[in-house]
Amino acid sequence: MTTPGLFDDLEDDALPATQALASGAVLLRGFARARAGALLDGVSKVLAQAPLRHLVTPGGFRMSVAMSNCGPLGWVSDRSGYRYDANDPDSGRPWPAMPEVFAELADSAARAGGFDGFAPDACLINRYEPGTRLSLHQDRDEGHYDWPIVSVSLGLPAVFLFGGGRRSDKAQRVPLVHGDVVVWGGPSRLHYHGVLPVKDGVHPMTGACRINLTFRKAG
Ligand code: MD3
Ligand code: FE
Repeated sequence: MTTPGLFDDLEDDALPATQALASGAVLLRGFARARAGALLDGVSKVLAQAPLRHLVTPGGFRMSVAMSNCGPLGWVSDRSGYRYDANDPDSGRPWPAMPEVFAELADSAARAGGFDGFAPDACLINRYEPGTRLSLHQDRDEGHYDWPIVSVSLGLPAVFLFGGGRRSDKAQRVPLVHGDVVVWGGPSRLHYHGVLPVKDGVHPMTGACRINLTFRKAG
């Protein structure tokens, strides 16, 4: 038998449940796992009303990530720029309501990350099929940065790139798996970030894709 220690509750090869990635950025491993089924049911209901689509960047490139939104505001991109809009430009209707399980998870994760009272008004749904990537960028369209962004990873794993305040800052690689939640607040809120191409695979709950939810206070 080995000496009892601080990490007796973990398997030998286990990673810590909570890990600070940077000032204000906290990875909550498996935080959403128990609610993954309910979250994915919510995703299906939202997507039935506001189907996934490949947005076009202001520069004219089709994004490889497929996106939709729920909540009072949704993030959209077209030739005229990036913005938050109350309506789905494809249907002209308001974005679907944010499922209650989404709002509860975002609030409880933000609290666990040190932010009490998070009431997001936008949830961006990103779908990555194998080969899909998201190049290094900042999230700056929300207009104010006092609240964190809470991200939830479901389905296939991905390697997340987490850089610094400048595009040229060296990025750390953070593997994210099904059920992981990250709270990005404080100084990390404006850091550059991206996602490496998702590897081939099949997940029992999502099939051949990764779904990422990002909760934001945009209005
Ligand atoms: C770090 N999505 O939708 S979530 C995005 O996995 C986006 O789909 C990625 O970047 C995805 O804009 C990453 C993690 C994330 C989201 C926002 C951040 C990390 C962040 C904002 C600041 C710093
Ligand atoms: Fe982002």
